[in-house]
Amino acid sequence: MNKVVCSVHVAVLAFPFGSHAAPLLNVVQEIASKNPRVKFSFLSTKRSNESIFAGIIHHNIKAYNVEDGLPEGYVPSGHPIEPINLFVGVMIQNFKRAMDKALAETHIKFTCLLTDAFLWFAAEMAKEINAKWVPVWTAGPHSLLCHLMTDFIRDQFAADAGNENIDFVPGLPVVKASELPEGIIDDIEQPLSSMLHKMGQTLPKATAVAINSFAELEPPIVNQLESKFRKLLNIGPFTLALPQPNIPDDQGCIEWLNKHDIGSVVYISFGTVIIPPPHELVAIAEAIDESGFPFIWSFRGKHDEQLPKGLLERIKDKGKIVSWSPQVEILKHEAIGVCVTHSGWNSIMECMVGGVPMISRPFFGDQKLNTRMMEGRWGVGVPIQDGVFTKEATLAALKSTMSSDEGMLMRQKISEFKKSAKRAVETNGSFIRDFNTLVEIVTS
Ligand code: U2F
Ligand code: KMP
Repeated sequence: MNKVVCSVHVAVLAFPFGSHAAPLLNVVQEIASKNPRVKFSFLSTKRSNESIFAGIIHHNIKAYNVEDGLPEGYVPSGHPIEPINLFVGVMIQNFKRAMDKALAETHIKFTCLLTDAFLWFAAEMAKEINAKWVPVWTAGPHSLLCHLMTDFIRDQFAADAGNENIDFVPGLPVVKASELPEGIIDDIEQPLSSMLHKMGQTLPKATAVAINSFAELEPPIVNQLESKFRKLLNIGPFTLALPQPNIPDDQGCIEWLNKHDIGSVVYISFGTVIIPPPHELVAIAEAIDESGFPFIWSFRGKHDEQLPKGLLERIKDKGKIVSWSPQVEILKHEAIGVCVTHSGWNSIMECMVGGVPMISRPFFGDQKLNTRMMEGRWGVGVPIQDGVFTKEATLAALKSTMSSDEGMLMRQKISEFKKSAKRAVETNGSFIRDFNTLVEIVTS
């Protein structure tokens, strides 16, 4: 048998928090499986690699561990930003060390750095070794535009003191200053904010910038991004376009959904980072109890400790509480009527692919901006009134999405997005066109 000789070596640098590394690995797997002669060294923390590589074997993708920057004996305080700050403080030298290891093992120089877009320093690294830099932005196009325009937004906002409306960013609908990701108009010195600020300044240097979105979603923003980047690649929605890891359905969610009427079930999930505070979890459970809607709740944490016993017993008969769900499949199921979400970008794309309207309770980062777009621009969801779950606000949101004309209209609108997402992955669609370009850039 001929030995496969690799001369193209791609370093993949992941951001090891939230839902960043897993979708990046999906992108890499798709490229790697079709390009067996190209070698991929995938760099993330041990913890992240262990969770995303479980059971995955690809002869041309090898995982390398990057140190996480946590001090010896570190005890998490529970705040998600803390490990991020510690990682960000030392990430440049730690990624370099892991890259040196990959180089020493393979003896093949890196031809391309395919990275999470957060990792702005890869621009300089790529320049030094004459490699390409292809960052992947795992969130939406509107938040990306805000990070690119941070300096302009700060200046305008300061000049127009007292005006809470951000109504001067070309391509972006009017949004409130308080809806922007942290670090755009407020403290820019925090590690994550400073990283995103540097990212905004550096991305225009990239060979191409890939994003988990589709061209038809928001043309005015796509136009703006195209004018700022050397190349913009719309390679989403990931979950429609790329093979997904198989999430076991241990608790039979899909079979259970099969027994329910179309649009009758509420799905609740807040992604991989956040757990809503205890009083909000109780408010959701009370609203579920009173409304009587069947539900599936992907519950991070211990539901038997966080929900009052009697309430838990009552709602358990009407639904399923699971620690991790096959969310992508659930959202594609016709029994789902609404998704209660924190508005993480992956969840929004998955709701669009499934045609499921949303009730949003945003927490941090891009989530408030995503909520504004979802409600005001796309008309496919409602924010929870006053920003926190109370029993009354949750009942009102369930009523408007599940059993009113307003909800019907949201369903119609989101089914149009579902159609355009599907078009993106058909011949001549934005995914097919742009993913081919991505493969060409990364593997040549
Ligand atoms: C960060 O996002 P999160 O991880 O908090 O949330 P999502 O972007 O919505 O991604 C959650 C993913 O986890 C999957 C789900 C999504 O693909 O299908 N999942 C699942 O399979 N089963 C479950 O029970 C629960 C979830 C950040 F917080 C956001 O603000 C950003 O928008 C996002 C992208 O950068 O990253
Ligand atoms: C923890 C996280 C994330 C975070 C903040 C945390 C994360 C993430 C973002 C984000 C910030 C600005 C954006 C888009 C996303 O913030 O994963 O425009 O993506 O405390 O894990």
